[in-house]
Amino acid sequence: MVYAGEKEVRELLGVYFIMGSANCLKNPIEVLEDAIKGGITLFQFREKGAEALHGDEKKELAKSLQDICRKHHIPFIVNDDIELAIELDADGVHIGQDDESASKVRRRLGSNKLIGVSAHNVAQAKQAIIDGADYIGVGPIYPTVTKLDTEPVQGSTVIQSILRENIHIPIVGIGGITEKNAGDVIRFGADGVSVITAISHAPFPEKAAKKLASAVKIGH
Ligand code: TZP
Ligand code: MG
Repeated sequence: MVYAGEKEVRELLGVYFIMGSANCLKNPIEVLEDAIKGGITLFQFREKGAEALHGDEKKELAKSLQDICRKHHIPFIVNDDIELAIELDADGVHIGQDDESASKVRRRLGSNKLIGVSAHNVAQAKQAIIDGADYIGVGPIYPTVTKLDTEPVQGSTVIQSILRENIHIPIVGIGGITEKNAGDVIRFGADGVSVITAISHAPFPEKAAKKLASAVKIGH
C-alpha cells in the first residue's frame, strides 16, 4: 500500500483496532471480521503476553488476519515484529520507545510503509518526526488493564503539549478508550482512537466499532 500523505494517515487513524489472540474472547478471525463490518479504519496485529502465539502459529494467525484486511482494504500493521512485517509484506509496523529505532525501521521497510511510534512526551514526538514516523501513538490517555507496564495516565496533557508546540504529525490516542470517551480524545486533538478491549471484549464487536466510529465523527 502506498500512502498519499499525511491527510490520508490522519483519516486511517480514526478507529484503529489493535489485537492479538490473547485479547479475544472468541476466534480472532471472527472478531476482526466483525470489527471491519463495524467500520474500523486500521488494524494492528499485537501478539503479546503470556498466552501469545509464537513461531509458525503466530505467522499463520497473522496471515489469516492480513488476508481479511486485504479483502476489505484495511491496512494491516504489525506491532514490534519487523521481521514478520517484512516477511508478510505488511502495510506497516508500530514500535515503542524500547524497540529498534524508527529511523532504522524506516530504512528496512522503505518509504511506502506506515510506521507508528509510541510517544509519551514532546521530545519523543519530535524525535519520531526526525526518524521518519508517519504517526505517533500517545497514551495511556485513561487507565487500562491491557498493558501493565505503561507510563502514568495522561488524560489530555501530552496530546495538548504536543499541539501547543506546533508539532505536526498525525496522533492517535491509546489506553482505556471506549465509545463513551472516544469523542473527548478527538476533542483533545487526536486524529483517531486506538482500542483493544473496547472492541475485542465487546459482546458484539461490530456494534462496538460502529459506536466508536460515530463518537470519533462527532468528536471531529
Ligand atoms: N499502550 C498504551 S495503553 C495500551 C497500549 C498497548 C493498551 C490499550 O488497551 P485498551 O484495552 O484499549 O485499554
Ligand atoms: Mg513495542
